Formats: sequence, structure tokens, C-alpha cells
Amino acid sequence: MYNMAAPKCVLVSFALILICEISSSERNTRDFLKREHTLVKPYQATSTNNPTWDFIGSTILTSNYIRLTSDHQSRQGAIWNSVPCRVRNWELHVQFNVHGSGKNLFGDGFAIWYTKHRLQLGPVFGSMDYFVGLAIFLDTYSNHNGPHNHQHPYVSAMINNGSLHYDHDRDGTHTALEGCEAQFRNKPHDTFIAIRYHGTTLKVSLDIDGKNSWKECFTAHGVYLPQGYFFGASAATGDLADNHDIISMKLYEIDSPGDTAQEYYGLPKAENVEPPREHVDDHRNTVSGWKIFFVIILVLLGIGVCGVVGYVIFMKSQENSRKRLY
Ligand SMILES: [Ca+2]
Repeated sequence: MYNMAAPKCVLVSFALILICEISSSERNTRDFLKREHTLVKPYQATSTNNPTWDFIGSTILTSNYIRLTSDHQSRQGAIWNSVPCRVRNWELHVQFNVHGSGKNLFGDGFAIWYTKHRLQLGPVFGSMDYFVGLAIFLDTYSNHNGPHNHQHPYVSAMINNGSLHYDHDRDGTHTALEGCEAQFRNKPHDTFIAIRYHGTTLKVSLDIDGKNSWKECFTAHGVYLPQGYFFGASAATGDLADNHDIISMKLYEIDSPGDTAQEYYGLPKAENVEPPREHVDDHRNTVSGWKIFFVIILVLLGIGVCGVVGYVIFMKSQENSRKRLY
């Protein structure tokens, strides 16, 4: 009996190992790469290789890179995926190259987007302000001399429900979720950024040292992003310029069998945003809050007075009618 069972066990476990190995090798290859959200060479807009991507503004395509802006002033360019992303947990890998002739003066940087709206040029690294979704900024130029607690270039994230303004003059410091310094410009080797969104955790990592390994930039918890938004990348130059090149954008689905997270349908939000620091608008908001309070008190008093006056008039008219009756 035992002699018969033993080879079966070996066979079964051998088959299991085979299945496990096949599925784990699949995980790391193109099965989990979402083709419709991926942009790789060759880039010809007319070719079937990139039918799901649109290019606008100063963007030019070559055989080796997509140039959002060239090293010239006042440019805006962007690329946008035309397929909304239904993947709940994902990781986006972007190979980029920011380079130019400027030694000390260069800018402004570029942004990677996961937003509700797409294909709208604007003032936020070449894309629209008051956006709805997630932005990752790779800001190469410090716009103000205020009390920055970090150097540039600076990588940061911003979550917006459409109500927040990106304050370019202050490098968006009042609306940044998290960030890190990163010297990614004018590198002789390939440079990459990874944006991972799993559950409600957003993690941004960089591979910019030519060591072929990811280094964490930051991790933020309590980040809520709905499905169905679009991936994109945009860049802008102003008085200062740089070449902002995208080499590839690859989206990986990272759902695992144990994931039971509920789908989120609300507006983008981040639970752990630092309270804004020394911002004039906040002061104004508290003042307007008090104003509203006083207005409500005045309205209530007004209603009270009207009520009393009305009651008195009513009683008098009742008295008069009674007098007339008798
Ligand atoms: Ca800046």
C-alpha cells in the first residue's frame, strides 16, 4: 500500500511545483503587463504599436524617445493613454531622460498623471490645473527662495479632487503629499521611476544611479484613487528649458488572489496630507468661517424679532376684531 502511494505523492508534488513555477514565471513577464496602458518603441503614432496613446503640444516622436519638450523656452507637451485604467492595483514604470545644455539654469520638469481628464495643456508642468487625480512631479527648478526644507530636483506627489490649485511659484509645497530629493538630470545611464498603487498605499521608487535597483522615494498610506482614470505624462519649459524625454511607460497589474479591497468610486483623497503651512488662504478661510457664524446669528435674531413683531400685530388684530364683535 505505502509503496504504491509514495510515487503518486511525488508525482502530485512535482506537478504542483511545475504549476507554481509556471505561474510565478508568468507573473514576472508580459502576462501582467497591460498592453493597452503601455507605451514602448517604436512610437509611430500611425503604427499599431501605440494605438492607445495620443500626443499633443510640443511632443515629437523619434525612433528612440518621445520628446515632450525640447531644450527651448516656453514649450508644453504631453502624451496620454486613451484607455481608462480598470486595474485596481497597479505599478507604473516610466523610463525617462531629462537633459540639456544648462549647467545651473534649467527647468521646469515633468509630471506623470493618473487623472480623470486628459489631453488638456495647462500651467502645471504642461497640463491642466485643478486636476482630479494623482500627479507625480519631477520638478527640476526651485521657483521660490522661501523656506524650502529640500533641494531640487525634487520628486513629489499631489492628490487633487479638483478643488486645489498647484502653486507653481512655491513649487507646490503647500499641496504636496510626500516627496524626496533626486538628482535624476543629465545622467549618462538610464533613469526610471516606479509608481506603485496597492490597496490604499502609494509608493514611489527611483532607479537613477545606474545600479539597476529601486530605491524608495516615499510611501504614503490612506490614498484613495478610483478606477477609470487615464495615465499620461507632460512637461513644460518657461524662461528655462530642458529636454524632457519619455522612453517607455509600462503598466503592470499587481492584483494578488488575497486582495479583497473594495472598489472605490469617490473623488481622489489622501488621509494623511500634512496640514498646509503658513498659507494666507487658510487664514482667510478661518475668517470667512467666523463671518458665516455671525451671519447665521444675525439671521436667527432677525427671524426672532420678526416673529415677536408678527405675534404682537396678530394679537392686536385679534383684539380689534373681538372689540368689533361685541
Ligand atoms: Ca519648480
